[in-house]
Amino acid sequence: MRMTFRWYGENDDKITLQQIDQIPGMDGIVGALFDIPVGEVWPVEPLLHIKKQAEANNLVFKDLESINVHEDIKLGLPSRDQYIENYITSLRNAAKAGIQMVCYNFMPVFDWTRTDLAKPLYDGSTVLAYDYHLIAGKTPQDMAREILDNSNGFVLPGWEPERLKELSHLFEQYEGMDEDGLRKNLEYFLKAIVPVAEEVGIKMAIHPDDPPISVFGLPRIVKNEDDLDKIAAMVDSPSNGFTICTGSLGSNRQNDIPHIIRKFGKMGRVNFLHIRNIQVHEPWVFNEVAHKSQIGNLDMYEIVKAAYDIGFDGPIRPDHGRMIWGEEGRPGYGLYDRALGANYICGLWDAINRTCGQL
Ligand code: DNO
Ligand code: MN
Repeated sequence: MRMTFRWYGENDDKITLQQIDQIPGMDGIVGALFDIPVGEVWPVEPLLHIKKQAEANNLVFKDLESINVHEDIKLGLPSRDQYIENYITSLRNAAKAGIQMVCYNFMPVFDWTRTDLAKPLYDGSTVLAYDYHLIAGKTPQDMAREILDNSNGFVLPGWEPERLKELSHLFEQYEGMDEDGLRKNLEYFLKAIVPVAEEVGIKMAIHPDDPPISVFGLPRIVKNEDDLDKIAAMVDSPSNGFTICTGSLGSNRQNDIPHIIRKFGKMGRVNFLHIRNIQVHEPWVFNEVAHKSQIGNLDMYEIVKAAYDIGFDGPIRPDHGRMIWGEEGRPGYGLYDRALGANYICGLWDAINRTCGQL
């Protein structure tokens, strides 16, 4: 496996590449071009620039998260073909810059959703949390306002104040679209892009819906094993694979994550692992916690063991962490707790390798 750390770039991340390099066992960064509007082509040069910066700090840059999918593709509008062409060009350019894995999601309107970006835990750390009671009866605009008041100016992707102005229009466009309709649009997209991804050596990795349930009445199609089966069947290629995000899938306790890793790993479809732990209080009321198994509901040993057993050689990253030790900044994406998480995952991997490996 390749241990990686998400990095928001020299302008937007106060964590430096040197700090990331100082985390034991860290092999690379997961990056993106954050200033290209969704739907436009990602050029090669800025990707090569990140690669150069990473390599100057002993890190590889082979993984992108995310090249976002334009809403017209999810909606299946006639304009989607041009956006798909652009996506294909972005993939070709990414491959030229040495990229091997591209994470994306297919959630309508919003990316991941939380009701609290800084819920205090018993020890004074703060975490991202979701409580469906707080969403019931509210409009996305109400929610966004509440989150903004409580987030040091950071907002979740897709929840930017400028974008919220277009919300009513977007919601109208999705009227009448059910899961099957959205699935057809994903299939259309995958049939167009996966052959190119395969040709240029890129593995696509769709991220699960987070939380894996309909939010504000919008359809969601990446929620559980059954959904993953349907997506895997759309295009039979190792380039049509998954990001197994333990915290996203794990917020539904029916999802057996080690089983999911083993099943889709055997099919060669596990292309990216996001590892984090979560504490579920009741269905759709959860908060994130430190990575260690005993602190949350997920058995990290079983998860890492499953990855080990499928011979996983792709990127793993510690997903969100708590904010601890007085650190401020982007909720979920601080340095300290993600570094602890990475170290914990490396410790599990090393122990498993020592007891089960060929060495
Ligand atoms: C949530 C995070 C997400 C993820 C995007 C992928 O678990 O990992 O921000 O990066 O949804 O497109
Ligand atoms: Mn994730």
